[in-house]
Amino acid sequence: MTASASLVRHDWTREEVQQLFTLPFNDLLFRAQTVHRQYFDPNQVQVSTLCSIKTGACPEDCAYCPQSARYDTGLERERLMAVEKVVEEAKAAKASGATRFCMGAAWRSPKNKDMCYVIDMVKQVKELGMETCMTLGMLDEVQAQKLADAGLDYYNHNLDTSPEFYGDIITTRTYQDRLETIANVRAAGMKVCCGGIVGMGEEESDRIGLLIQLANMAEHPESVPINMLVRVEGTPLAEQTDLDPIDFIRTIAVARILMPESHVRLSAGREEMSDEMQAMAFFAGANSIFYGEKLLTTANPESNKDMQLFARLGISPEQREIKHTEEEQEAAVVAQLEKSKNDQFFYEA
Ligand code: SAM
Ligand code: DTB
Ligand code: SF4
Repeated sequence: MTASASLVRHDWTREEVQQLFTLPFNDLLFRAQTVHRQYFDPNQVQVSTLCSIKTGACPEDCAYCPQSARYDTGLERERLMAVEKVVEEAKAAKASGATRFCMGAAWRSPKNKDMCYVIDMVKQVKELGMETCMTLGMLDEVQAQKLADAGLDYYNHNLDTSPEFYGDIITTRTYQDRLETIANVRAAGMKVCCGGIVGMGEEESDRIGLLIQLANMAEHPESVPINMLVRVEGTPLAEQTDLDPIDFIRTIAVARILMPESHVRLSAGREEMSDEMQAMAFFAGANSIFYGEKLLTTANPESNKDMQLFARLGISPEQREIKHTEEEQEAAVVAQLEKSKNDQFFYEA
């Protein structure tokens, strides 16, 4: 077993994760950054662009969501977007530097009549040379297999919070339903994108509960979005109190330590974050963002603002994943470890 492989565990206890949360902030960040450097180039961030392919009128009751038909958020509902329009959006995202295109639909689950359209979207976006991701709600085994066969790289389905707090936020589908969709995505051979939301009024114990669920999966999700709640008028969570940014950064750092090989995405909520807070999130181990002026229905920072931030921080967008041979992977891990050692020497000197 290599030194780096031994850090990837699936048996985290609540006590261990609690201890990470109570570490002095500097100790926690140092540990997260040290782990981060063993697996990733600390100056590269993966860039995805979101596209809402079907907007609003969702039958579910997720208390945070502007797209639920149950809340009056003033959102204009839109039918499933035409395939050509989706491809146009993907081309624009690629031209502005995104390597992954994430298509989201406000559905409880896709209807069988919609499957041929979304499959077509996957195929055509892939032809542009982009990675594809979809988030369409719950999937059964057959639907997951159809998407995998079409070449879909990632499927996003979040656990959102701990099993204990979940019932305060969503009543129209269960935690178990979510776990089953994630299992279907895995079994079909797709990569899993699964994370949650911070700032919904949950306790620290709920953040711990969410991260333990993710980190103790048999395989860690390849992508772990950590969203900061976007408070949308008309939703039950519109008046939530401000989240302490330090608590948010702690959650990112703990996610990084628990899931060293995963991309941790600094996801929704960046519009309300200062550059300094985002810089700290990157230092804590976040290495992916949504890029482009809109998330699904709410605002995201302007692209040029993000590029300026990347330039100020010396961050470059991560290039598309290329399949390497085992020897190349081994050499890359050794080089990264060497670099970490040299960096540590530099800091200690
Ligand atoms: N309908 C599908 C589903 O729920 O799986 C896909 C789209 S849904 C918008 C995807 C995720 O976006 C949710 O699971 C939630 O984590 C996140 N999300 C939605 N509204 C949000 C908000 N106001 N603030 C932060 N995250 C939000
Ligand atoms: C995820 O975890 N966050 C994204 C993506 N996966 C689909 C969505 C954020 C949505 C924020 C509210 C909105 O724009 O509607
Ligand atoms: Fe519907 Fe997804 Fe929003 Fe829940 S999060 S209301 S399932 S679009």
